[in-house]
Amino acid sequence: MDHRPQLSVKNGIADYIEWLSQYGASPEGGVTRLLYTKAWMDAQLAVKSEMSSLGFETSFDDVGNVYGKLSGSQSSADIIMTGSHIDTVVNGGKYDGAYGVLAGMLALKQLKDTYGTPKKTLEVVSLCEEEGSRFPLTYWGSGNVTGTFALGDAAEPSDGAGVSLQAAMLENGFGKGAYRPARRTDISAFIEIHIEQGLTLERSGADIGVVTSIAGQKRYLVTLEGECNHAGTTSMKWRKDPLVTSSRIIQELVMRAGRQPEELRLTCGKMNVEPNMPNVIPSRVQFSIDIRHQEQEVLKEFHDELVSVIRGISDEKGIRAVIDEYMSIEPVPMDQTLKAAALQTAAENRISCEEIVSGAGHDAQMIGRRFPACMLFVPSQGGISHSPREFTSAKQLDIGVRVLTDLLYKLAY
Ligand code: HGY
Ligand code: MN
Ligand code: MN
Repeated sequence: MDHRPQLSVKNGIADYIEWLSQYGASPEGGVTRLLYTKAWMDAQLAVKSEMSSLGFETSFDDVGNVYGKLSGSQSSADIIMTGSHIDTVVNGGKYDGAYGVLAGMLALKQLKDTYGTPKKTLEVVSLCEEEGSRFPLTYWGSGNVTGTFALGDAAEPSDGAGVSLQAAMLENGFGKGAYRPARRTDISAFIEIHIEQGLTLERSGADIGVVTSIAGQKRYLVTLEGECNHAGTTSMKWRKDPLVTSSRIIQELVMRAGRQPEELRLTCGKMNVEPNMPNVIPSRVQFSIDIRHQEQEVLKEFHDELVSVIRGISDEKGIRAVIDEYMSIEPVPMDQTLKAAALQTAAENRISCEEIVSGAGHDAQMIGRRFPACMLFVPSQGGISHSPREFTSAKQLDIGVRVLTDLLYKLAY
């Protein structure tokens, strides 16, 4: 008996979104699909089977990216690729990543049905991981496609339960040569469509955003070791309290981020306190720091400031601090020629469109470091994302599919 959720008949992008959101559905109406978990595998298998039913040649690569291919009549050395990521944050929205995969599938289906075989091969990819939700590593899918990562990089990163990325990958049948290597050298254009996850398009009323560049980001895990002690008998002046120290550090960093040109964005979204008891001064606190900015110089300088603030306040409090910068990607500009083609395609369709900078990271950022990349945005209601309240209307989703389809037609036919 197939235990997968019963699928509704899919006749449009909004239906497709509902269909895929059943995989990893959370009680709050969100979606949780973490890399190499059952919900993730079920979703990849469902996407692969749906791609086959649309008439594409389908395949896994050796890290679990899923491809749907429409072979072209000319050489297959320069592939026109579209797609996005299938993984999500915990209890995230049903559009982040999924929209780009499903819109790509619909676009290729429409092109195949209307124009038949393309000149250049068209591929839609469901990339295995982008968010960095389960393991302290992001862009595992696109990072393997571009050679930024190799299978050996999976050995170290482990999830909260101590399972390594490598063990989880092997457990799902990947990483052992059963599928072709993930590394690609034949991509001549990568087009990713995605929800904006911000307020710009909703505020301006434009239906489509064409991304000029994607913000750089750095992620850290900071560990503060203090002295565990009794809440009632330990005088305030003798304490080595890592939780109070971390709050001092976070406040100082947020204040300094606000002083940067063009607002550097700083988020501490994750915190673990040990032993996490109300009447015990904590022994150890771990917290994340995520910083974003459009200019690499600002990120580099703030990195130095961040390290000196953490060291200075920790030393003052007699706390040992370990700073692990586990992710860093520079701001990446999108390809100018593809950007111009995207703007023209929207204009030809009389669709309101504007150029926009992306504050969020995307697979197009990782792929754009090696191959020409282009990003299209559709509006997010209230600018909300990474939340069950993430929403984009069926009409706006459809407009995005139309522009993507026309752009892919120009590139491949
Ligand atoms: O965090 C980001 O910018 C993206 O959603 N992974
Ligand atoms: Mn995301
Ligand atoms: Mn995303």
